[in-house]
Amino acid sequence: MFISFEGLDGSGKTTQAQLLAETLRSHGRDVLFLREPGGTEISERIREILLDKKHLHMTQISEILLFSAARAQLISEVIRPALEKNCFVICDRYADSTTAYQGFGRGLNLETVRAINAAATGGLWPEKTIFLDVPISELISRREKSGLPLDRMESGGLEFFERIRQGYLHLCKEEPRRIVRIDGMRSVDALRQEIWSVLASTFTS
Ligand code: Z5A
Repeated sequence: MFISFEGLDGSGKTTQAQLLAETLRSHGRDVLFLREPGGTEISERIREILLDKKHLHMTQISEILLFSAARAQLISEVIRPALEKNCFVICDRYADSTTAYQGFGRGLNLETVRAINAAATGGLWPEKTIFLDVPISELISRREKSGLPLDRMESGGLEFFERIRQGYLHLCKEEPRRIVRIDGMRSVDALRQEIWSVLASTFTS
């Protein structure tokens, strides 16, 4: 089973993806937890290039091709082999991030994005995707509390992030059976329980 988590930076998706992995392991399941971009030697090196603030001049087409190259490598080396062994694969971001960030955020042609996603994924999509929806104002306040510096992608500005959020909401409407929007403005534990109950029917079907 393949499950992905999506949302804006700081929405709490990594926290929830890790909690789901722990819960599944406590139920005796084999679970592989991955984050994108990354997860293979090549994909991790691409990640460094993508997030490096020295690369502010990176073109939009280079950006989407690099995210997609990292994903293609991860699918071939890690995701497909794990799914063939009946392992649960939980991915912190997948190709919906490309549609939301490079398509809606950067403004790349959505048909081009769709074609690149199709080539990179080879048609492999998660059975369920959890989109954690948090208002931008809350994300800013979480970021300020963390005190961490911004990377290249995080330096995009408020309008960039609002377009990305609208992109995710558009995807939820386009694929309501796969993508589930969860209101992320609740406690970590309340969200963990809601996500478990949303996914429970998928696990038993
Ligand atoms: N990107 C792209 O453009 N195109 C693509 O195709 C792909 C990615 C795959 C990767 O960044 C960047 O690449 C990302 C999108 C882009 N850029 N941006 N901007 P990353 O891997 O470094 O990070 P991230 O995935 O964006 O986010 P993250 O740092 O992993 O954060 P998160 O997963 O969204 O949230 P978190 O780590 O679980 O929590 C963030 C903080 O909030 C933390 O202090 C928590 O303690 C706190 N938190 C968590 N849950 C809650 C609740 N419920 N209430 C209050 N506070 C909470």
